[in-house]
Amino acid sequence: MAKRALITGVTGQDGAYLAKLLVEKGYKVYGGYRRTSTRNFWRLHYLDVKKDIELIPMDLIDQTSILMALRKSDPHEVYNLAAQSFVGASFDEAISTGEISGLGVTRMLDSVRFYNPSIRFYQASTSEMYGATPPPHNEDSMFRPQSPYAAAKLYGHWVTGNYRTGYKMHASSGILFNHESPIRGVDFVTKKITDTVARIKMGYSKELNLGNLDAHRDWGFAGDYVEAMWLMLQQSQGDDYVVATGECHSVREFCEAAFSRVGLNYRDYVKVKDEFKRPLEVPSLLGDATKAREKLGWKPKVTFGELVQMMVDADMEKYQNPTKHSEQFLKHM
Ligand code: NAP
Ligand code: G4F
Repeated sequence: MAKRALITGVTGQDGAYLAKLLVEKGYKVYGGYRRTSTRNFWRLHYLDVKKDIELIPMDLIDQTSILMALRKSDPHEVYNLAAQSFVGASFDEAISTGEISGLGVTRMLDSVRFYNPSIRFYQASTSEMYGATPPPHNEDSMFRPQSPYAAAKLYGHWVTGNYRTGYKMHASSGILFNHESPIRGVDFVTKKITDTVARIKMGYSKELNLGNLDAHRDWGFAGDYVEAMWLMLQQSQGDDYVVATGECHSVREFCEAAFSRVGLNYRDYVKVKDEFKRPLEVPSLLGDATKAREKLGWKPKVTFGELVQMMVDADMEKYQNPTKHSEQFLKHM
């Protein structure tokens, strides 16, 4: 009999990649999504996986919807990927971020404990929890969150650990460092850069406005990182794992690589604007994924250079073939 998995946040970047991976592994996949005024399944279509999964409406603010989703899917594994995940927005919407990305985790854990405590549970924790702690970061590094998002995620991270030790649940947290892809949301700096590079190359934009160019991040490919999530739930016990490449680059370096992919010099187009700077910044994140490598046998496959090229090429293709992309969009409405 096929294993069943419930993924919350299936309409997001990681949700789509994880759905694809689990379908390929023979799982029956249920995807939790929240109703929006405009349908939001484009990532599932982009990876050609929507036809293979069953969608269930659920919202992390609504406990009953979580219980109904568990009853409908009766899963062996739950991957809690749903969150308000944009750090910048968490300064403007601190309370809803806490409700969804923090308390939402407890709603999930309590629902699982109530419905069937033997379900294996994955929590999407984040390197943002390290915040002001200087790199490198591993599972023992101190957490010093620098945003309402990071504080909410740290709450969810601790609660996951509490349910693991207190209630003996198979609950794991993946402390994932930044991971990107062609289906990354356009608010995030990598996608903002690659999308604008393509627009500039096509003549649709003249400049790229950014905030702090000196921030450093450990950027990997989302397709590699969802494999680590699955591996965590295949272990005999739940645990915490850092997932990262072990290499970090500045926003400036990302710009340089992205513009040079289309034969342009970033210095001619990038402008620094205060409106894109945050009230608090995380200057540098760099992960040490030794534990994931040794215990899970996980390591990243896509390099920084390959990631930048993949994202720029996908955005160029989108603007060079607008008919194909608008037809796809219309088909998915
Ligand atoms: P994403 O693209 O922003 O996706 C977030 C998902 O959560 C979307 O499907 C979104 O639905 C859903 N969601 C938001 N509020 C919800 C609510 N109240 N109820 C139910 N669903 C809700 O994020 P991602 O990059 O895939 O990241 C996946 C998870 O990993 C997140 O928890 C994020 O915080 C965490 N994480 C990400 C990274 C990274 O670098 N990508 C690193 C560390 C941790 P809509 O489509 O309707 O908005
Ligand atoms: O791409 P970002 O918005 O990602 P950030 O804040 O690192 O958060 C992402 O990674 C976390 C894991 O570490 C996840 F938990 C979280 O959900 C999300 O996926 O910003 C990266 C850096 C920041 O230092 C930011 O200040 O880029 C800097 N930056 C400079 N100019 C900008 C911009 N960020 C954005 N989004 N937009 C800018 O114009």
